[in-house]
Amino acid sequence: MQRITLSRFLIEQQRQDNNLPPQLRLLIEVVARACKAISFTINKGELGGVLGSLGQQNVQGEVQKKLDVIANDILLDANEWGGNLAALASEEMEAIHPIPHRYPKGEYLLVYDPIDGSSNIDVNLSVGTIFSVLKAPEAVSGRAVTEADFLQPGRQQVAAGYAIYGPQTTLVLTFGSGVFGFTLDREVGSWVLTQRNITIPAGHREFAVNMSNQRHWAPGMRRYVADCIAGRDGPRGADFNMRWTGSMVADIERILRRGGIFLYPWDSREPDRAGKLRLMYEANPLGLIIEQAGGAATDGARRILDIPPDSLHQRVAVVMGCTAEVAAVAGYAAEPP
Ligand code: AHM
Ligand code: MG
Repeated sequence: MQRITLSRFLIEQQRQDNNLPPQLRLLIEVVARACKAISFTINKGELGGVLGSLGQQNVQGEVQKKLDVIANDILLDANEWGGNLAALASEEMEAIHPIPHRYPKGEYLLVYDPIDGSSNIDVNLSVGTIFSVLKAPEAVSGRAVTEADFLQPGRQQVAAGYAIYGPQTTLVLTFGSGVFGFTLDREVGSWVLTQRNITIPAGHREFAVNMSNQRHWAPGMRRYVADCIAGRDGPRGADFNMRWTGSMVADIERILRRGGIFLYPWDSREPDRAGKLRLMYEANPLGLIIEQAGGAATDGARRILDIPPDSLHQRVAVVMGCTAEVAAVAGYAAEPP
């Protein structure tokens, strides 16, 4: 089988459809290279002194792991000088990071979660990096970039992707026209195309949710999950399986390959219909990938990609995966308590 590297794939995309601008292609190359560096760092584990916590909190009020900060810096250092970005923003940084004046300013904005599923790091389970690319408004060529420039609905993403550091290191990418999967060949050090046009298989009865939160969910969500658990004798008339990895990106990877649904529902502890997850660097990029793979992504009612963000670190309820199952959840949510 002919091996197509990420570089070749990107150049061919640029030539074929002429819809991949060179600066965006270079930006994706840089992000993918940074993910490679993160993968090698994670693999060292205890030997590299990268496990454990730093004893400080991030903007979300969560204790930062050493790897949260290391991965954040790897992505920052790799992207700052390349001339492809006007600014970047991350789960681990409270404010946006405009490109310093000493470097040329590019056309794009990058938003990322450097390590998703951080609680898995120290117990040797899958974690990942999630990223979203937006076009910077043209006006920023003559002024400083602000947080408001980032607050674009997810449907305006020009690219989205994630890397998973698991039994294999994989990269999944979309430019809004299909979803493509790559696997890291560690000996050669390159990403190799291993799947074109990934499509979510239909009909797989499997849900991913943190069941320990159910007392905080809306009544419709509790009923949906109760009916899944009731199995073939319940109203759904089918047995459902459950999986929860503690890393959204790994759960989404499973759904892309095997089908099913991922839920991080509205929670009464969070105001404004929000759950735990972040709109701009978790729900939006993974929502675009899921939609491009033939699935659906909502907050239980609204399409994720249509939600106008009001702040960089905004939280949102998440229901995404196989279209039929996302529609089933919407039916329950609409029921009166
Ligand atoms: P993180 O980005 O700080 O790691 O948090 C996001 C993660 C998701 O990957 C995952 O689905 C969820 O938090 C797990 O939460 P829980 O602690 O409820 O299992
Ligand atoms: Mg995360």
